[in-house]
Amino acid sequence: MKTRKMIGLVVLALLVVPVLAACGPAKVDAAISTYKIVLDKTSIPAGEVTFHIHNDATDLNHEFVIFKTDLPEDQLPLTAEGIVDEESPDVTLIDEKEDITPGSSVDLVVTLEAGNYVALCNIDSKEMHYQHGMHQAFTVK
Ligand SMILES: [Cu+2]
Repeated sequence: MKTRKMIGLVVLALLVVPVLAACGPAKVDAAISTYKIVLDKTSIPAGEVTFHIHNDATDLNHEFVIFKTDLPEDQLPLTAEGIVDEESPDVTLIDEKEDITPGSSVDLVVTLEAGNYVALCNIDSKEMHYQHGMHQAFTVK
């Protein structure tokens, strides 16, 4: 009887644990450096998403800005200064973390609906980080 109960609990745990894990908020690792953004996944389930952002650069501050847009990641509208135009109707600013210093980490928690997105760095000091390749597209399904 005891053994059967134990087996029952083990079976229950095996069934319940994967379901709980699947329902938890999505986690995305975002490695940023000069001038690169690398996400560990580019297809993310809709809902709450935690971006664990770490600036692996040793030289420069960077930022992590999320836009919802259907444009190709390297063809976003620019301002006269050469950064991405956050006011453009072709992009929707979702959220951002600014001033991420070299070697530091920060989490950004957002709720995302299905669609196409671009994560980028929009810093404009001397070099335009976006134009130097600091962008990464991802899809939310
Ligand atoms: Cu940057």
